[in-house]
Amino acid sequence: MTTTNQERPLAVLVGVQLPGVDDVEHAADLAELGRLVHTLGFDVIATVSQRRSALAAAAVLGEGKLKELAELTGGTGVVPSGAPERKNKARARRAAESGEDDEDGELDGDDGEDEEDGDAVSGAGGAGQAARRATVVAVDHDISPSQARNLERATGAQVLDRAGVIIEIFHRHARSREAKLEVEIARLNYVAPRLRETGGGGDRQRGGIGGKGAGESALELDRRKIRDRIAELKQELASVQREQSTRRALRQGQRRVALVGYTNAGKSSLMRALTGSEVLVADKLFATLDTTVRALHPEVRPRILVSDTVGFIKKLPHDLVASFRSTLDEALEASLLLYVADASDPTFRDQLGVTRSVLSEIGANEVPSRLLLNKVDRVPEDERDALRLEFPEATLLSAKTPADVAALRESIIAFFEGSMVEAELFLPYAKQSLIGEIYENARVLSEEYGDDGGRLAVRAHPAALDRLRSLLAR
Ligand SMILES: Nc1nc2c(ncn2[C@@H]2O[C@H](COP(=O)(O)OP(=O)(O)OP(=O)(O)O)[C@@H](O)[C@H]2O)c(=O)[nH]1
Ligand SMILES: [Mg+2]
Repeated sequence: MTTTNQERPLAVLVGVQLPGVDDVEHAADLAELGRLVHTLGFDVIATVSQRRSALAAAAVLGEGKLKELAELTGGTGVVPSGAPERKNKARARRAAESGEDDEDGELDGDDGEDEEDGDAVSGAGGAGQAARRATVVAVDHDISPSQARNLERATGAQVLDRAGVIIEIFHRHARSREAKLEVEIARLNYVAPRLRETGGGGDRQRGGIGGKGAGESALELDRRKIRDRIAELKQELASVQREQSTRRALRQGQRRVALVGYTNAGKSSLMRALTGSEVLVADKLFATLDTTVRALHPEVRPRILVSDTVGFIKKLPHDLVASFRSTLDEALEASLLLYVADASDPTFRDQLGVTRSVLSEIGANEVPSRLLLNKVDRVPEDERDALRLEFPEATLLSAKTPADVAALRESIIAFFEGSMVEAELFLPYAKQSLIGEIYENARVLSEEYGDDGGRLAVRAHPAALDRLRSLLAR
């Protein structure tokens, strides 16, 4: 699906292949960054990659590569020396010097590797785009504010690192009040330390350009404003979350299953197929940022709720993990987690590893789970056999194959059936209004009415029974 048109701005990807990262992983990381950048609305015209023992301290790439990069963006290709940042000159100079040292020390290595990587600048745009310059440089690492600033000065383009790209996508895709607040907090946390060197604070410091002291305090002022704003947003978030937990309490004891997994694995597609709902499905990374909850369809009694959740990605900025915790918490209240993986993606094992580690970080490794290897319609038959051997406990399926979805639905029902117990509930006539609640949360096997009320034989989940009993006892 190429939506290339002349309007879309162009971007170049930058990646350093560090020791211990093999070619396949490096290429996959860059391809993923490319999809992220594409999701942000850019067309990627080239990738500049280099093997190094570490990121160059000054501007990520070595001198030669920096020049290659600058040709694609129309910059000078050199980090202007002797013109350190507005403030803290000594520090900036130290950073630049150590950067030069670093590069001197590696120059030989770079030369050799540049040759080896002779084709590492790969154009993807074709002749038609040769004349257009990239306006964004996306770096596949977390870089320091001063590295970003130096890269900006050498390329003349806007520079984003991986965390910045992901935060920007989250920012655009957030829909619910809760997601918007969470993303805004993460974004401000990301921006605050970058105010000094990226010039992000430049506009705000118009008044402070005169004396250094004034500039410094203007910066401090900006930072304090950001801190205050974060505190305000956190308060607002807490109140939104209180409302949500009330709503959640109402769902307590209900039978719930959550779809979790790497971004683009097909969670929303399965959600749609299982619930007949119209949740957003898109070939975009992080299409879904809000947890949606819908009932399994056709309905079963008591009903089973399915939650769709935000996807994971490698090197997810830590702030976003923290901020999406509550969004995920909702899913974690599920009795069953369905791990969805895109089996047609050669890197899905890594993706599964990321999913597992994020979920265990937030304490979800205790919840019973099933592994779903999705998109097998794109996997050749012999590879499917290999997958069955490698993941004997997994279900191979395609969200696009109705029979697969029906089988998944049956296995979900069977899972909950196994955890239901039979019990008797006494419903006094004075509490008749609770009958709807009982039918909603339990399967009523028989009803027998006497003088004082009804005796209902039911089958339900133990947590649902507890809840019904406490309602009846009130
Ligand atoms: N061929 C094929 N494509 C699928 C299948 N399941 C999902 N897709 C496609 O994969 C892309 C991503 O699907 P989504 O359901 O949006 O993925 P997601 O896991 O919700 O992604 P995020 O919300 O970004 O985390 C869409 O283009 C879907 O049409 C499948 O079983 N087979
Ligand atoms: Mg989705």
